[in-house]
Amino acid sequence: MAEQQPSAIFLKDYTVPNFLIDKTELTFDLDETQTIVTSRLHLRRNPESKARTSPLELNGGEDVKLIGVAIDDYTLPKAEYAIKNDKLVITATPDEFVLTCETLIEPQNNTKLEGLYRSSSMFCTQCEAEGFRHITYYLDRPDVMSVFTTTIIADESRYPVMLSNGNEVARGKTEEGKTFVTWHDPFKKPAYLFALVAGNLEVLNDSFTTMSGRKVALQIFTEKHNIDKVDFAMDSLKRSMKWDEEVYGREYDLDIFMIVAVDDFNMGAMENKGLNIFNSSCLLASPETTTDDGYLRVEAVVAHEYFHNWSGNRVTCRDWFQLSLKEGFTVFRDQSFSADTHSDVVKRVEDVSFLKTAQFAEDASPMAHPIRPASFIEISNFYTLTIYEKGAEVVRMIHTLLGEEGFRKGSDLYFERHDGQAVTCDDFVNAMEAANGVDLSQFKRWYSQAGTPRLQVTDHYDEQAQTYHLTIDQMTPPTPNQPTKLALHVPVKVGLVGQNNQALSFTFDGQSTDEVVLHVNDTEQTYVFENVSETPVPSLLRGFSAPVKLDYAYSTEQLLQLMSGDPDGFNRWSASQQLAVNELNGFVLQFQQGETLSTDTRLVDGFKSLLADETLDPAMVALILSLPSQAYLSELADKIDPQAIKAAREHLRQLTAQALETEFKQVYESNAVTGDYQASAEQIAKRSLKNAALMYWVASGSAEAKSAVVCQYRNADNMTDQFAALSCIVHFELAEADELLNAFFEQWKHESLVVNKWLMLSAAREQDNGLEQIKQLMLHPNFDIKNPNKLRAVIGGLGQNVATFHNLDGSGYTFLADQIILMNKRNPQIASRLCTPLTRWQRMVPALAEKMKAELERIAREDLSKDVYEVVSKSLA
Ligand code: B3K
Ligand code: ZN
Repeated sequence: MAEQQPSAIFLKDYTVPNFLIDKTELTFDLDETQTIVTSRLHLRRNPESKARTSPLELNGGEDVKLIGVAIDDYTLPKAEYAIKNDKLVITATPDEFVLTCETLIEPQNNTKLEGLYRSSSMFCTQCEAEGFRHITYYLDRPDVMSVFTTTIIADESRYPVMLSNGNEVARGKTEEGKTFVTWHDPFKKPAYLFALVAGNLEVLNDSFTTMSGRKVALQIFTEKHNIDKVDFAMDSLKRSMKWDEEVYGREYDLDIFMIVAVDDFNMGAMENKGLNIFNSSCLLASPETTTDDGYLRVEAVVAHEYFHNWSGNRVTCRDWFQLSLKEGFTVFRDQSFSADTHSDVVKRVEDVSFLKTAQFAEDASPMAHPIRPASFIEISNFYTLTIYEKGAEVVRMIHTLLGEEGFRKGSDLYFERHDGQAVTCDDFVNAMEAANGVDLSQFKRWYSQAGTPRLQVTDHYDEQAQTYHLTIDQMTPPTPNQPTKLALHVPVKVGLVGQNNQALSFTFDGQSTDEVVLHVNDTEQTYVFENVSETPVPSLLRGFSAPVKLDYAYSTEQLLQLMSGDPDGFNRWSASQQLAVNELNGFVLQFQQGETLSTDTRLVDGFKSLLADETLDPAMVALILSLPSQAYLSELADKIDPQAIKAAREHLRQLTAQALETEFKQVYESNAVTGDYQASAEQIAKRSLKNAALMYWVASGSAEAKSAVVCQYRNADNMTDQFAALSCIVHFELAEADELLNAFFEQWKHESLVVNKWLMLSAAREQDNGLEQIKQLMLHPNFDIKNPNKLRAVIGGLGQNVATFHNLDGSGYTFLADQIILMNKRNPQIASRLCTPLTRWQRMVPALAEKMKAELERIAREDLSKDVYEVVSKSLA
């Protein structure tokens, strides 16, 4: 590693900024080789700062070249300022002044995709979290909020569209014959919400009339060849705007809302004020090129970024430790929107599966952190599942504790109190408390304590007294820097199910009911349910009311009872998942002990009745059939043995497929969708069940199934069906696998997002020469290492390719480490994310753990970016 190691910054060291910037005036002279940025910052000392004479220190970057600096039109000689550690330091300043700075940047050489950069033929920006400092010197922190006016100058023939935040207020020609456009954003904002786009773009125009009757212009911009794929995003935007009015009473504030799609983007999308910038993978959708999952992603991301206009932009974060203030809340909002739009149970199952698989794994890793971290080295590393998904669960728990109305009162008060401010997670919870007259002080520990709490549940039924006792122990295992944990306030929603699979009513706290939210807030508590007429099966943690691991020794019979009788749809799924996990873990053990995997499984009977029950939501049936994933079983394992887990899953699928071949054929045929493609809940559900059934039917080895899948591939009129068929053909290595993979590429080679699907499927294909195959993909003319979507597709495919990635010789890990080292300087954010599988090395079986650790140590010997340094050093600590 480099001689001087990057150091951490701490939440406890927060101080208010010494200066404020009331107005920010920017001029960009855009050019392919040299872009000149002129900024005029209206600065004054912050009256709240104790440092009355401190120097002015503006953040910059090694890629920003300072041309000149002036205070109130007095050009500073070199002796009056300095550049130290990328900061522009001016020792003597008046208390109030205008600072003019001229800087030179080279967007065309910006491979980090942070600040101003080129994507295809356009200029675009990404400033969150600390990208603005790569554009010009600034107080680049979210609690410095300013009114921005931005002028863009460019050659109009190449850049006819020039956009920034707010409203266009002027346009004309410069003396050199270039075009200038000026934008003014009346809302104060931090620099991380700044955006600029310039390019030769097409636009889809629409409008939305707000609840107060204002007409807002809506525009979505893409490169010419993609403009036919934004109708669904536009529709999602209008539905999101309406939903936020209805559910939160929040109306859009500017006269125009714009979205731009770009191909090269580190994340999914960005909520810049009035000018969202999207990774094209999260915006473009057409039936022929986009799967159902892709449609749902577009809808959720459009909603998420739109909702940020209130939860993030109007009320923003005081500092980056508070990131979950906006992200947790906004994820909760987008999840609720999707649940209201489609099936709430299906959505909840999908969100919880993701949380329990990926966030729980993060919590059990060396990178574990609270939703409000106490320190970080590089903030980009903290756009994590913990901040986003667990953060959303914490907001959801507040919602559960306060109820729909109480939560709305709390959010109204939060927006009213803090509109136009940069605030903290405590401010959010305080508003919830104040609006409802409740005490959430113990609840606030969720913000500072890392790790997944465990609830151990035991019970006892007293037939004589007709009482049922439920005892809950809570503990949270240690995480880095947090060896001991305090008891949390955990809402546990509980119901009881009787022997005939019926919901049981009971008396709790003197109230007769059939469901209760227990407030678990001590290390051990017992709850008494009265008037319970028979021995119940407890339905615990309904709707996954808290992000915890719950242990209760359910018998197989009890799980089957819950699976068919629990009125809570989520817990019906949960019981089915637990049954499958138990079965699969048994197979894993048999595999590891070299035994033949048993063929006796009660699950098959469960699946049989599931397939026969036409009253069930097909999407739920499909979810149950998909079996606990490789990643989820890994998260649950003491020591992860990827080969054994894979063998166990394949075995269970095979057993089920062979036993229920006729049923799968029947379900496949009866769930065919007729009519034009729609991304509606009903059609998506049918397609998901149809394609899940197809996978099993083909697994059964039936010749008829094999021809059906090839036929579906050839005749499909939508990407969901085409890709499901292709995946199946490749997974089972049918005779047509090579031919159809090639045909798929040929058909779609001009659709970059579809090429990514091809890259991923090809990389995930388990063949003997797996690594060679992956190297070839990276040499393919349609692969481009500069494009994060392409790199993620290939490396993501490698991650799914168990035989290749987890090869006992360690070659898969070596290959990944090589890519990390290659990307370390070029794009540190992406490099750091690629490290994730290696950071879990301590969870692996010893032979693999050693190999992973050796690769981390090799990476650690490089001259590392802050991003990679933080993740690697924490993993080896
Ligand atoms: N707020 C952005 C994330 C930006 C990440 C920068 N490294 C997207 C979102 O959560 O809406
Ligand atoms: Zn967000």
